[in-house]
Amino acid sequence: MEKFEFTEHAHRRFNPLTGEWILVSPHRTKRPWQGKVEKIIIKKRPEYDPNCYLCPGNERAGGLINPDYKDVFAFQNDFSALVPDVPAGNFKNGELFLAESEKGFCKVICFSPRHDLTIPQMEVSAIRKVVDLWCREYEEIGSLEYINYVQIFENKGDIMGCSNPHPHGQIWAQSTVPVEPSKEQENQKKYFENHKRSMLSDYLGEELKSGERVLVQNEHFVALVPFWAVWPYEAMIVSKRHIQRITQFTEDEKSALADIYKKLTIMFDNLFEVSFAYSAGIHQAPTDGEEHPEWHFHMHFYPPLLRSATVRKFMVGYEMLANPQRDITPEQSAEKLRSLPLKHYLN
Ligand code: H2U
Ligand code: ZN
Repeated sequence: MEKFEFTEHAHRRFNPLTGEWILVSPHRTKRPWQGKVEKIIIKKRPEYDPNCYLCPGNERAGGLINPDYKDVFAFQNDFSALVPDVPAGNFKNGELFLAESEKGFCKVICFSPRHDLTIPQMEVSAIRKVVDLWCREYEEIGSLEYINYVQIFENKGDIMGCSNPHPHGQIWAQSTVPVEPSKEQENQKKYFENHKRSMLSDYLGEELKSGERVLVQNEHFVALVPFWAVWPYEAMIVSKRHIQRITQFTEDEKSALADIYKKLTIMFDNLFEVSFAYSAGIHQAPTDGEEHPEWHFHMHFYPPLLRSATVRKFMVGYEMLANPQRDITPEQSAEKLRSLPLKHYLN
């Protein structure tokens, strides 16, 4: 029997943040591909679109008018999935039928007044204003008595269900800690109790030693393809310092976060020379008044594109019924991304 190799043989990998496993099948990359590979025709967007509900001075659904904002702008989502004025209540019928009311708050954040830009095309100083806005919102929304968790995220590209190409993100905040951060919290807590160090400090130490999955780093952050990546070009930005929440970063660290966010998304755009779609979001400590020393600030990027500007990965079949699976290894993805220039292909 030959020796087990990551690049040749089917294997399972463990995600210590979620406690879940994924299947890697590198031998399958040799199978023939008969799907189409199309190059996308890029329509150049105007700097201002009179029909965009996020552009300055335009009307939104419900009739409110956006101010003539010059950098970033946050507003309460006109179709909030979570609202503050929900009566307390729960429903319980034996063990099998449980429900409870949930209070919350949703906001939309415009990253720039320019309709035609995206994060990788913005100046680092302009992205820094997005980081500052995230800090203010985390602080302000998190201090509300009924809010215990603030999820900051960005949904980019129509294949991710994003309704508008104007650069923007969202914040959904609520009373309970939702499922994904709650899994990560539990596992980080166990690790921290056992080792007195954060899980991601130890993980990052090992990743920096090997360098195999590291994409780019600056003084304060590392962007890498996690060992347990599920999406073909999944990535994670991790702070070098073990801190719990965005508001603890120094001025330098906030600028470094803006810098690495730009660098990673440039790599993404350069991969298939297309505005690379993804769902990205920050995982950090809940705002429940506890200290949460186990938490280590990080940002996940889940991009669906697999082979070209149009061929995406679907999480269906085995993945819906068993567990996620990938063909190319995270190391191969990292190598591909890392080899791309840090200059945007359109500039
Ligand atoms: P996407 O990031 O998935 O495109 O969502 C945009 C959000 O903008 C969506 O949550 C909100 C939608 O509810 N929205 C407004 O708040 N006002 C509008 O006028 C249109 C869309
Ligand atoms: Zn996370």
